[in-house]
Amino acid sequence: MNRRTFIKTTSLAGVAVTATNAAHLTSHIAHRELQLSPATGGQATNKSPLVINTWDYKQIVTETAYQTMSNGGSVLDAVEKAVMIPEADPEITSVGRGGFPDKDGKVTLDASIMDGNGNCGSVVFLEHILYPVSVARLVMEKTQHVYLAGEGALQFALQNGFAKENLLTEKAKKEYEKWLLESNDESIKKRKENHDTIGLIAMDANGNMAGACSSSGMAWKIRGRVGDSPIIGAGLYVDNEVGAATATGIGEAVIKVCGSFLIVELMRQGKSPQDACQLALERILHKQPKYKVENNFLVGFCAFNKDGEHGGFCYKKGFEYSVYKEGKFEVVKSKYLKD
Ligand code: SD4
Repeated sequence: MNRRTFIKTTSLAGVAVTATNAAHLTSHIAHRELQLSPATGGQATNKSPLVINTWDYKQIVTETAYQTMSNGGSVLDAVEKAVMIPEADPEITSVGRGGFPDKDGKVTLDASIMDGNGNCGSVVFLEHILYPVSVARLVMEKTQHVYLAGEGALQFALQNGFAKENLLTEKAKKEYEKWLLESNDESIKKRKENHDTIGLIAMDANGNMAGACSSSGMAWKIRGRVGDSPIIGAGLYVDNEVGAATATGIGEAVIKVCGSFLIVELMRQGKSPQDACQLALERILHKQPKYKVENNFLVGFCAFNKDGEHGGFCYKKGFEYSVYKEGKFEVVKSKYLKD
């Protein structure tokens, strides 16, 4: 991929970012440009690229990933650029800028990225950085490590050209102040529902897969809490030989069963993506029946296999996932256990 193609595909993602972000994005892109790789490898299948992501985000998110691959970008570029859109969107209260803060009023972010050959990178408990998914990718590509946390992750981001920013919007601050007034011992349990983590997985026409996941985690969480989104195998898992899976909802429940890894392994054993997602959810409930009586319990999974079949499953009605395939965008209502 040459510079021109990259800038062209990047400008699609840029539609959703503000002017201030754009300046940062430009410097970030200049930095990233050095590391871009064209789509290569995999088995030549001549299939249409496939993208699926948790929830009904704006079509541009799913489409950006699809178009990036259609324009010759790698599947890693595709998932990164798509996830940067909700990270920059101040209206989304569960990812990046605009995310609800922890119980001390600080926005702390988790993100991961993985390709289908087992390469992965992740940042946890990261503050002040607009594009955690891009920092995760740099961890993967520039270091021998998988996870960077907190202060060290921030330092790494700053050393690599990211700018420090205030990610707490007025809207999130107001909600936080409201919560402070209402809070009591049960406050964490009674927190606002915000389960809109973006988990996005994609496969290019040659069968190369990648995924990325980004979240500000649970609203009003205990400071230092890390969810499933950055945990490889929990919020995200990708294997070119089988397929990919990602998760949203109560991260602790997903972590306890290595949810996304479990789904990929179930698909390896021949289960369809749909059945694998359902079995993973049932595993959570089997091991931790307490979740069945918790009012706000919610976990949703979505996955695809290497044949391009996709599926999702959620504990409760209401979860949906977005699909971009053969040039078409679709929002699929997930099957569920409970109304
Ligand atoms: C977490 N899975 O940190 C995330 C929560 C979520 O939108 O889905 N937030 O547990």
